[in-house]
Amino acid sequence: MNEKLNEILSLALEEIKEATTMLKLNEIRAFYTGKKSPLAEIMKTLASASIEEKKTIGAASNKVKQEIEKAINERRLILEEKEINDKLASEAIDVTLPGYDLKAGAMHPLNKVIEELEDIFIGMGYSVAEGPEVEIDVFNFEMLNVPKGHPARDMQDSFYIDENVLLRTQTSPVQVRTLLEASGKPVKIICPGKVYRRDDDDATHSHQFMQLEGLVVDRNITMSDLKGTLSMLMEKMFGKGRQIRFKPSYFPFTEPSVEVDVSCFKCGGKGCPMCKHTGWIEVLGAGMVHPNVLKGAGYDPNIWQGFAFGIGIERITMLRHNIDDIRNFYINDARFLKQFEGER
Ligand code: 2NL
Repeated sequence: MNEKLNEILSLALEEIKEATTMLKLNEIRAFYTGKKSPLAEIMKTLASASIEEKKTIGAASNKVKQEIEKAINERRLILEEKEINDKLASEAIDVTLPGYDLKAGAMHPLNKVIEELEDIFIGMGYSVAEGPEVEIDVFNFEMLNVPKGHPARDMQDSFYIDENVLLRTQTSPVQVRTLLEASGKPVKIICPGKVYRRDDDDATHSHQFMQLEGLVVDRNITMSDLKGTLSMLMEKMFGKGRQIRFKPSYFPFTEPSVEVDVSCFKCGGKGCPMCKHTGWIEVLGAGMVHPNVLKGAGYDPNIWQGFAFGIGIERITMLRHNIDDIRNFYINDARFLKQFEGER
């Protein structure tokens, strides 16, 4: 019997010595000290043994069990330390490594021009108003004196969500909303933002572009207020001494309506390729707010007048930076965008 016990002990010690993980060690513990272990089997056979045998074999097998447990505990300490050291080694962080160099990026040229325009107009006492890009027909067309069936709707063919909801074709609906909210009080706002028109994209057209519209409604507003405001704007945008001129035009929401030219900032008006040898560059559209628009928003046109204008941001930015294709703004070519890094 002693021989059997020694054999169990030496097998157990061998296996314990070779265990390299806590998992394995726990398996060994279960096998050699559990209810179905070889030692437990031996203890069971003692039931039919003599008292003398019970004493000696019982004591010997207890001693073997203790030695196995002692060896397991010693091995456990070694393995636990090894596990901690392995973990420390694999999770080590070298705090002396240099960090990643994060590039700062740059503001998009269109947003830069919008911010520049906002600064100029805020300096003249305007507020900046914004509104939804998904708009209802009433605000985008109807209240701007463009009823259903009006030919101007063709020129601004749009993206309809349903019969009465569309992507706004201009930022004017924001101005209509502002007038309705102001309910009969003076208004002096600019509205920058994205607008959409169903258009074929080419070098100068895009189905989505940026606009900045302005609106002033008060008593005693005349066309000379419009001219003074736009003169100031053009000097700030294109340099001191710039002249402007008005040409008759048509917009459904203004009467009279004008196209506005600025004297060429390249040649000063003498004529050059930039201004196609005319000395003038067309930059925006404007006019006196149509009485129907005022009436519709609750302003009596006999008491209130207003002027309004619309600036195409892409056009101004293209003139400014001599950009020849509008698509450059939208294709996310880093080589194009990089040229505007750090400007302003
Ligand atoms: C252009 C012309 C224009 C307006 C926009 C406007 C808005 C209200 C009332 C009257 Cl609420 N007018 N906006 C007026 C004239 C011209 O835009 O060529 N934009 C790129």
